[in-house]
Amino acid sequence: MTSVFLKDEKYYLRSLGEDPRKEIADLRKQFPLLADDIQIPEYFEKEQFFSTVFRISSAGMQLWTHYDVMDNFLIQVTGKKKVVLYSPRDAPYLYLSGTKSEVLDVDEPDLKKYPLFVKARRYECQLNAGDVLFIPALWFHNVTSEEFGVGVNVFWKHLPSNCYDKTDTYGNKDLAAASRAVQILDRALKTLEELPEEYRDFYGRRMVLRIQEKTYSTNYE
Ligand SMILES: O=C(O)CCC(=O)C(=O)O
Repeated sequence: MTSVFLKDEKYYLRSLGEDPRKEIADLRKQFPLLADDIQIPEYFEKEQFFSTVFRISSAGMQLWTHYDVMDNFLIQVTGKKKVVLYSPRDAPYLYLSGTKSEVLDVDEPDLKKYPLFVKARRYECQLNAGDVLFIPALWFHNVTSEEFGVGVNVFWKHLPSNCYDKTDTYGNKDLAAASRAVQILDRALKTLEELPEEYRDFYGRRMVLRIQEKTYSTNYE
């Protein structure tokens, strides 16, 4: 058989709903003939189910470091994958842009550009066929396929349904209250711009302290 791919070309399939803006990926709907081949571990209630995403990747394919807002089982069906994980508490060292890290090469990062990255503690594992990795919500993950592989991941809502953004079909939009809080913070920052620099600095620092006092959990170093 002749390959339709060029020598160094990489490919990746991430299944979506019929209308990705409205529908979630669900193997039972989009791939009914394959759905029974996957046994989803009985770990959450049926009502908490969110999506089952089919993923096919070529050797060498690397998916950027990102977080999702739901708990997730990453099930490796065939092939091998390397997964590098970072705790949510290491977010300050990951140079985030939305839900993704700007540091693309996590093995040989550009430390001139991303000096704080060295502080992020790396956890690494390899997934072989038949392995299932639990990726908790907000844990950053970077996935490299070491050979051609097929996988499925299962997202479920571990929080009450109304916490999630209703327009989220991927499982990666920030929680509704988090997005609202960020909008309010942006407005507060705009308001601080009305102050002379010295005052802006003073009130900015006081606000940071207040945020720390009110939001950091006690065991969060
Ligand atoms: O296995 C992959 O290709 C990506 C997995 C992933 O990003 C996820 O499970 O959220």
